[in-house]
Amino acid sequence: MPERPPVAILGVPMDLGQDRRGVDMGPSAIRYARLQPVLEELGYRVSDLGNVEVPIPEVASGGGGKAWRLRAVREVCLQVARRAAGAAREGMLPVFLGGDHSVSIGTVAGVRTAGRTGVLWVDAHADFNTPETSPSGNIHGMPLAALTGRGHPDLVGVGGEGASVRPEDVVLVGLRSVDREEKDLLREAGVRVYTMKDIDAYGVAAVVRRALDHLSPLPRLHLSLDLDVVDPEVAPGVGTPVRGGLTYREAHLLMELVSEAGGVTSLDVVEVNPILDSRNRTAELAVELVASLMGRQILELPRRPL
Ligand code: B3U
Ligand code: MN
Ligand code: MN
Repeated sequence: MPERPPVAILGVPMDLGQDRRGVDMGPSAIRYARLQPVLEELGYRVSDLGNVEVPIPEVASGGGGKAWRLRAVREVCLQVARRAAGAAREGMLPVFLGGDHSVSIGTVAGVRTAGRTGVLWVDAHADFNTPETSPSGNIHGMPLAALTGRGHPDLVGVGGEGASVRPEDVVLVGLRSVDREEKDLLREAGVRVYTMKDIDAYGVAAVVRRALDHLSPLPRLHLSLDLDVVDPEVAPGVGTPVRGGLTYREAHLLMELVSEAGGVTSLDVVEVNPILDSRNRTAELAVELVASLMGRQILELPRRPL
């Protein structure tokens, strides 16, 4: 097995990208579910870098109906990008704990400064709205569009000049809720999309294999895990639950296959909402999934390929 890179945990307790309270507690809930010791048991050296400072919605500034709290989200994402860039350039494997999914505007903008980055976006939603197409004005529905250069210049500009990632370096997996005009944007952009229908028809294994065949030639792989990709019966503690998601085993298999194919160079774990959860189940699932991604196996024995 190749040497395991040191892991850096960074919390981003931001709930400004949507209207429901609670995702700001995501980093605490995931830490409470033993993320650091679990990674250490797998043989990683882990440093917890603490949290980025985030204003609460009551005092957060900026933005009208088309992109709520725009100025504050941008400020936080700039901080996150700076910390992410530092960790990636030092050769660490950063694990970012959200917060709502708008945090990824910063995480991806930062890590990609260390090299061209493929993005595997695992989510019930496409997060490909712009302020013009968004039905809600919630920035957590916009990060992937912003990262590929679409939408409000203050969000696109978090990564500096130009887009942070090329649309052809993006694969979405698990979609089942996409807004009308968002669909047009997705199509025009030319990103790869595997919906729940593809997973039903071909299976998680085939879908992940396709996605990774496409992304693994790139020097870096960022996995952005929105816990709402998992079925709400299994992961109830998320801000925007949508029925018909991944089963418990499908979610693990996805992670195990990414791990087997060489793993990731950075990771987001977002949208865990402890207020809506039952006894921290969703945060515990998040930690289990990270463990599967980072090399935990059911049997630690050499296996013959099927
Ligand atoms: N597409 C909708 C809903 C949504 C997006 N991301 C989440 N929910 N988590 C929107 O508001 O943009
Ligand atoms: Mn999302
Ligand atoms: Mn989502």
